[in-house]
Amino acid sequence: KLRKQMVAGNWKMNGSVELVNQIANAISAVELDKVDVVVFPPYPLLNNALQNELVVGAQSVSEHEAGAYTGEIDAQLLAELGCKYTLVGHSERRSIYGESDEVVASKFQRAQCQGLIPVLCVGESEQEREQNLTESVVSRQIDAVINKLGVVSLVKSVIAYEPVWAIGTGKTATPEQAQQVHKFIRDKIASLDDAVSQSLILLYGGSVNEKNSELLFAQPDIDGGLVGGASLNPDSFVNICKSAQ
Ligand code: G2H
Repeated sequence: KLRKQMVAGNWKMNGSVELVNQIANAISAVELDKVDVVVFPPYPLLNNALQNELVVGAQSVSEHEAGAYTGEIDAQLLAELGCKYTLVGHSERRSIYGESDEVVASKFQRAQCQGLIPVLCVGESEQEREQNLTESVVSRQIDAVINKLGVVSLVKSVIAYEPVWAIGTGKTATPEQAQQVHKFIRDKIASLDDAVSQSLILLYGGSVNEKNSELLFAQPDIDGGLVGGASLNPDSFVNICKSAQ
């Protein structure tokens, strides 16, 4: 494949100190020159994960600079700790916590300003898919970043396509359905800047598991996965990582 593959584990509000140790041990079986493996544990476990030499990202980040924002997490502090990535705009942040496209674009900007690589999550709901709105929803979510920061801002970023109807539901997009949207995203960005588009890592997320990952990752425009539930099981996660090699 043209681009180095990436597999990321989004633990959401799960995990423990013990799970960090188990995942760190299990990952030693993966050839890391072939796939970038990243874990996104809850904030209190970031330091444990870093001490275990995992490549680490946060699940969200504040759009603000340090200040009076109780309960929020500053990108500068994440970078200082040694985090490399942060998710922005995960569908649970959008739907449960009301994050708008504009807020997500501000988080993207703040993360990049501090040297973090934002993983911009996009995807349509079941109703939007049924109404044939998949491409317009995904476009709108990506345009919020491009219009604010320019297409070149995507160079140091990752985009994760996660159809909301496939998240935690056990319903995975078929490899063909996922490839179709990934290709749409890559073509859309190529129309603005071909070099940016060709180097951009595009992950698929939504009920990825060790049974379906190989076919998904074999698609030409899918460069790996953002894995939720299955990333909490060390054996499953390692098998998913290996299937991206
Ligand atoms: C989508 C995904 C990880 P899951 O949210 O971001 O979770 O694999 O459990 O569907």
